[in-house]
Amino acid sequence: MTASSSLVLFLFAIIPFVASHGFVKEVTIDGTSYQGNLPGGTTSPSIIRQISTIGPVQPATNPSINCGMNATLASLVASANPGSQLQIHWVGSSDGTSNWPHETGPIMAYMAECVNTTCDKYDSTNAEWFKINELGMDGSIWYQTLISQGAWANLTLPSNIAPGNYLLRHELISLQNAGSIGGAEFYPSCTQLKIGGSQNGVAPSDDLCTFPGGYNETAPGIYDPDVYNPGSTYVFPGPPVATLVAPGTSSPAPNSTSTPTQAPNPTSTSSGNSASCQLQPSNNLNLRRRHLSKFKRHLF
Ligand SMILES: *[C@@H]1O[C@H](CO)[C@@H](O)[C@H](O)[C@H]1NC(C)=O
Ligand SMILES: *[C@@H]1O[C@H](CO)[C@@H](O)[C@H](O)[C@H]1NC(C)=O
Ligand SMILES: *[C@@H]1O[C@H](CO)[C@@H](O)[C@H](O)[C@H]1NC(C)=O
Ligand SMILES: *[C@@H]1O[C@H](CO)[C@@H](O)[C@H](O)[C@H]1NC(C)=O
Ligand SMILES: *[C@@H]1O[C@H](CO)[C@@H](O)[C@H](O)[C@H]1NC(C)=O
Ligand SMILES: [Cu+2]
Repeated sequence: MTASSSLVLFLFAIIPFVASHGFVKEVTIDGTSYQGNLPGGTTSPSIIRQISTIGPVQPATNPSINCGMNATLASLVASANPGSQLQIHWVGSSDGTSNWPHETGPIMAYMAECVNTTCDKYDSTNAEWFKINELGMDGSIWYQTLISQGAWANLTLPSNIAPGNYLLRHELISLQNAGSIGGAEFYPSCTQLKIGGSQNGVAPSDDLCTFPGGYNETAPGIYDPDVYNPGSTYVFPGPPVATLVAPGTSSPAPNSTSTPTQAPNPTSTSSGNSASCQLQPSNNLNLRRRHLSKFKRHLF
């Protein structure tokens, strides 16, 4: 083998590694497109908070797990409504020209109210997040694999969410190294919304988490020694998907009109397991349920 062909093979071997991260390049809301800024690049008006690098946020206690690496306020806010249909375009590489590189791990979405302000001015450090969607695998294929093939993530906002200012925290967690503690890669992204309508749904306080606080490095679904073990069960980290209810309602009525935000994973369900999230003050720990997805995992 010649030196130059060795070099080419060497570069093929390392480039996917150094380039294999990414970010949210674009969000559409009911068909209207909103562009994001390149990580660490110049800053144009956007609804998507800009991050400093395509690399993952690690560990789970990193303050940047809130809205992405060194995320800064974005200058615009997009209008949306209960039930709005969103598409989120995750891409790979610093210039955003490659597909998202990772195939293994969940896709989750959270929202938090921008308290007392519009979201372009809201410091989300103490934001109280509720989960609105989680996607694991469809059969033997992670939904994240579809993202790596160029598909956009789809999300329906809760149909009964109360009007107001909200951040959307969309997140991919990549688990290809999650067989070791500390190996999970977190990719959160925040989009600034103003939601209209006249609904009254709010998340039960037990379902709220701060970030950091919602995750830790040894939690199931983050440290996952069975990540490549066919037939194992994936446990989503963080709180369960919240069912939004009228303020003061302790639990959803049996005939509540609130619905899961999107045919989540048809084969996933919640379990009675407990998880803990951290709301400030930091000693306020709440017991929570956690979701299990029942489907079997397979190697592919
Ligand atoms: C995040 O910001 C801090 C403080 O400005 C800086 O030291 C650090 O290098 C930044 N991290 C990345 C990954 O850009
Ligand atoms: C929001 O405003 C209310 C009323 O002024 C105040 O009591 C509350 O502390 C404020 N919350 C935050 C997070 O600023
Ligand atoms: C989003 O919806 C489109 C259109 O139905 C579909 O092709 C795509 O696979 C979906 N994305 C994911 C991640 O499921
Ligand atoms: C919900 O159930 C209650 C009692 O179970 C009933 O009175 C009410 O009419 C129901 N509401 C709807 C919208 O079905
Ligand atoms: C990590 O999270 C899991 C799941 O929420 C919880 O059971 C465990 O107690 C947490 N560990 C630490 C050290 O906080
Ligand atoms: Cu990566």
